[in-house]
Amino acid sequence: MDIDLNQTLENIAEFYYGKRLKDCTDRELYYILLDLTKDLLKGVEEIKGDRRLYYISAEFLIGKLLSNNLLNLGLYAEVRDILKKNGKSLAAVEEYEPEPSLGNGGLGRLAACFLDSIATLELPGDGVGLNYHLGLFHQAFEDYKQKEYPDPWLSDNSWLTDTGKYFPVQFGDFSVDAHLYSIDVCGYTKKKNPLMLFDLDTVDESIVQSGIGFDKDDIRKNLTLFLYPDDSDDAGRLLRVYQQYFLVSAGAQMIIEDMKAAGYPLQEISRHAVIQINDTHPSMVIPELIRLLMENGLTLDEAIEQTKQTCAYTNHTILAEALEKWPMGFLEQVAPQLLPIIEELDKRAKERSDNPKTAIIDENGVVHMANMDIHFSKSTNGVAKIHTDILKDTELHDFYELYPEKFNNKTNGITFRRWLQACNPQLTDWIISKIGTGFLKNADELAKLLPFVKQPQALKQLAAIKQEKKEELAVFLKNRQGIELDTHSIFDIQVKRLHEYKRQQMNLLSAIHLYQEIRNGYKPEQKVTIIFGAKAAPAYILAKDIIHAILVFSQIVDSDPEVSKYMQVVMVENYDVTCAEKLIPAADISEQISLASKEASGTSNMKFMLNGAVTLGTDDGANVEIHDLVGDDNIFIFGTKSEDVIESYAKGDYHPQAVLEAEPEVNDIVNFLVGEEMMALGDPECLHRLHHDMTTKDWFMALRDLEAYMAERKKAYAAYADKDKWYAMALTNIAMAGYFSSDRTIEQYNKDIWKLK
Ligand code: 26Q
Repeated sequence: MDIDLNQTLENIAEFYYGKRLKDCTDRELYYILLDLTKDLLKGVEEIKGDRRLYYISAEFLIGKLLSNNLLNLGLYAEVRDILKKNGKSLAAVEEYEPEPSLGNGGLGRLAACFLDSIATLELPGDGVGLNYHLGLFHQAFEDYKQKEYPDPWLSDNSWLTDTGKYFPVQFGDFSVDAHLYSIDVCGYTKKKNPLMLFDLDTVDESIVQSGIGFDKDDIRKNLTLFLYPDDSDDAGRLLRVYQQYFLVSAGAQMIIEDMKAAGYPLQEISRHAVIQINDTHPSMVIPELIRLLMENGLTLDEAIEQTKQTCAYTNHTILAEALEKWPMGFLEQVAPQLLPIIEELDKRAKERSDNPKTAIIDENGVVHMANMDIHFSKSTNGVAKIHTDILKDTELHDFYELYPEKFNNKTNGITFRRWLQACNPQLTDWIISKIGTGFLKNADELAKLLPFVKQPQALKQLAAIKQEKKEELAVFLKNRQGIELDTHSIFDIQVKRLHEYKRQQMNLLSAIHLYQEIRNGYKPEQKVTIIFGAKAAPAYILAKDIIHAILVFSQIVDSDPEVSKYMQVVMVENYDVTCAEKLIPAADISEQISLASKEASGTSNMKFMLNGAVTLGTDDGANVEIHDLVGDDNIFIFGTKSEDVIESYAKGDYHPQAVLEAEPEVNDIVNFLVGEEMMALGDPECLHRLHHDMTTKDWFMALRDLEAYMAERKKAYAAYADKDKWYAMALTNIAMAGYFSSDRTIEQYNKDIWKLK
């Protein structure tokens, strides 16, 4: 940059606050930096081309943007040093940036990582989403339970830019105007793409009642008020359909406007636009685009064909209950103009195959969004190798037989700018000192670290960095939650949305077992800190029961001086992207313990690996690929294999009672949930409900894998004792993590599906 940054910052400080930089508060400094960065972003070159991607998604979990923007603008170090000279710290300033939590978890964060990589690879592409006023709820713990509060992030001064554009959206009996905002996404090579977010001017934040309740009836007031939590709650499902139609109608109109502005005939839209549909949430873009193309003069056949060649669909889940389906009645109310088109698509799908499993509209008049996507888009992809194989072999097998050429895999990735450079500058600098900066552009070069696995000196340096990150985490959690951590213990971390299939309950049972062993006189060689971070969907009762059990158990451990010498259980409040950036670099062990076949990919597994944690996990999702890359000696794998899980479900032959009868130890562990200690502190109703579920249903087979899990976990703890060996494992993981750069993922999407340049 050829500007005098120091002077510019002083000028902004003088202009807004009449102060010198050194006299500004951290909050003032945040707004000064926001102003400067937004201004610099304005001058960054836009990525252009004659074919454009539209990544349409109900969620973009972008997290805080200041550090990342400074990093990609190449100004991070300079700004940090200027602040330092003025007695300030960039980290402290960042605390004042609200986190835009516009996503639930993996799917939303993936979309954000993808935008970073798309811009970095200089591919022309927009993110297309919704500007929720309140992101995913703020989680607080009260009486050992999760309570939900609104999470506002918007203020007069944010990263949003008003484009001044509006698009009319027609609902059944009224219409609204979608107002388009944008956020600049700057890639690492200093070129930018926009994230386009639609909002509604009439939304009224004052209708939020206690907690996160609100009046669900007045669409004009509530349409973009809240991000929907990932749950199966029926209440408000209709509003979600309104949100989805609002997104896709405004999005499709924007795309058509772009095409017209560039002078491309809509008969050839598929040559100039590609729409990647992020799970089924934006699937209505298919009938909507067909409708709009016909309004613009295409015949039905042309509109269907062009749409099919323009759209591509990504599946993120194998859980059948999570596949979206909407009663025709909902669609009739929200977007009656789509019904004739969906019926036409259904008719054509039924002509293609009379198999009821591939129908768009089923015999009960329910519309299956994923089915529409597969029939009427050019590509269907899963997000990790095993996930795509399961889609082809079982879940979507009938579709695979119809359209084998449409199915492909795109293993997820993460942006190394955020998940290495920004969150772990110490490790980044260390890697640069060993292998130079090439890996920043070409992540595969991390493999050059492999020879250092045999250098004790290098391993000691790596250990020192891990220690520093543990100490940083300890300070962060002390400030945020008043928790004290022993930074010389093993940091064994599971952070992700709370879901039974992810099996936080199995982690808890294993921790209970360790507690029981210590109470019975076992003295572990090494203290362990077991850390959880997870939000439960507000309507997901069992998930909330699991949080309750973890919080109660954590207190039991804390109040037992004999046990707490050897272990601590911590549940981090309000786990979000900001928290992840602190937790992941400090981890020794990465818990990835989903029931095999259930986690489509996982992406925290990749973030942990890149930061030198060793995976303790099942052969599920991208863990399988991590396992292949690092080999048996650098990962801890246990548990029932996915084929066996799938077979068990097919036969219905898993019964937790059988495990309890065969393994008395498991009985003792699970009964602790309703034992005296837990009952003394906890809510008996919650604990009994959890105990009852685990002993009678245990749908995700936690008891079945518990013994294997505990044995493998002990192996991991024992391995930690040999520090050279441990850090050789950690370094091998870092060295092999290059494959999981989202730059690689995006290159594959581009080569196989988008074909942008
Ligand atoms: C659906 C209906 C009503 C309300 C909410 C939802 C809803 C919202 C969000 C359903 C699902 C989601 C999010 C799903 C998700 O995050 N899936 C994860 O995607 C990651 C990226 O591909 C994978 O790594 C994870 O394995 C997968 O669980």
